[in-house]
Amino acid sequence: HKESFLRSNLLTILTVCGVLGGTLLGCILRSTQEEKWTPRQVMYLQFPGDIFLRMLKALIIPLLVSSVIGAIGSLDLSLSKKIAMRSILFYATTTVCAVILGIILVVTIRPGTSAAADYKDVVSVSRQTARHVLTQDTLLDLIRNLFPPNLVQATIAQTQTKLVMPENATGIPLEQWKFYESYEGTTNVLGMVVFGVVMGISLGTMGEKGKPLLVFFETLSEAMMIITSWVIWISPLGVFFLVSAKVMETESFGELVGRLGMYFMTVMLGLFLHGFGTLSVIYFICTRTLPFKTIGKLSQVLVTAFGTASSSATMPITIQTLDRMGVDPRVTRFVIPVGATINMDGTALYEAIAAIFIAQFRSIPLSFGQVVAVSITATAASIGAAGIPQAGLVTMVMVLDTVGLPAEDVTLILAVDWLLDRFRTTINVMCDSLGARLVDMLSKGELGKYDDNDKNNADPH
Ligand code: DAS
Repeated sequence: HKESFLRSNLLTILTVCGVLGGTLLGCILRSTQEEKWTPRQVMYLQFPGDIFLRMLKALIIPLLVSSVIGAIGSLDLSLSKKIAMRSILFYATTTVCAVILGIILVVTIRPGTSAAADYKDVVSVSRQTARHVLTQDTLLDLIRNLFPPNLVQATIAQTQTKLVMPENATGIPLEQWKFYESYEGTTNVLGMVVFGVVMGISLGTMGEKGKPLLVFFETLSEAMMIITSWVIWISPLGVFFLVSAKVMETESFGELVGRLGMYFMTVMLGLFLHGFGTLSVIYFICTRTLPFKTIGKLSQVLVTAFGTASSSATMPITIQTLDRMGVDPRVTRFVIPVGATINMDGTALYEAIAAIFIAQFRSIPLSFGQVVAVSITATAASIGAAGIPQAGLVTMVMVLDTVGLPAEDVTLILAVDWLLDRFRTTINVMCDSLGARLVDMLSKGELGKYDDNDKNNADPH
């Protein structure tokens, strides 16, 4: 039994070692060097991790489009409508709960006031950099990007997307700050999901004539899953380099423990309570079972989400793991791509806490109406955030606007964002996966047997 446990979890154990080893190496490298490592030096260590992320990113668009089309096309319309309603309802409920939990915590713990006390030297950020990058009107971008300008351009943008690793926001000129270009490049994931759903529906209504194209997309989706099963074995090395490069260039852990300590703990407490409390309660209400066994089977997905800090990059592995767990592929291939793009509980909770933390820090009192406005924009901002590293930081502009805070105030929490990002991404992915499992369990009766070879005979009407 022990032997099989080791074998079946070998990859997860190796990936966890990758994260721990990367952290250790990063700390050693940071401590041996007095002055900061130059971005050039960091890039050398980051390069192998970069390649791993790009492999995962290259999978995203073809896998996402083919999966959504294949899933919607192979379900009869009424059933896919039910599945869509259940998943959207689950996502909306969990995201709203996350925001409410976040606000309750930040208002009771009040981390901002304690930070204001001992945080005299406000980090003088290059105002020009922060303002330009962070003031894109994200809500309009969100709506605009529901419709990708065209598939080819979107695909090219996706595969060319550079890694989101802001070398260091304070003082680095804008053109080197990759948020902007990768945020632009990747928001088309949302547009792709919309395109996939519409295409799937149209193919489904074509009956026999739509079959060949439907089979094409389902085969493409299978092929992408096979490539995923190869790429997944690079995770331990990939996360090792990603984490060590990130730890090595991090300025000071002092910020982590010092003035941002309370803020850090508030976010972590919120993520933990949401992930293992709220989600479990909602899951239990819907399925009468607790999700802890399921969460245990998701360990490889969660550690990859932590290592890559990207829900989108983790998506191929999420889909593959859920397939292995016996979740109906037609449910997974619809719920996960949608969830990885618009369902980000961790991000929603984090943005609500961060915005109110900054208001507290600036000693700006918030009215109840403003707090409600924060919760609404934090929810919208989490939907608008792409599943890329630190996307939540970019969409937080909307939330700051609500309480009249300048966009550059986001830099007050930048020092610890790269680490909080990993934890919130893990919660984002955990919620998506539990959502797929839950919708699968609720739809078991209606789905009927999913059989590989006769999947094309599923009556589309
Ligand atoms: N890193 C994002 C994700 O992939 C979350 C965030 O930035 O808030 O889910």
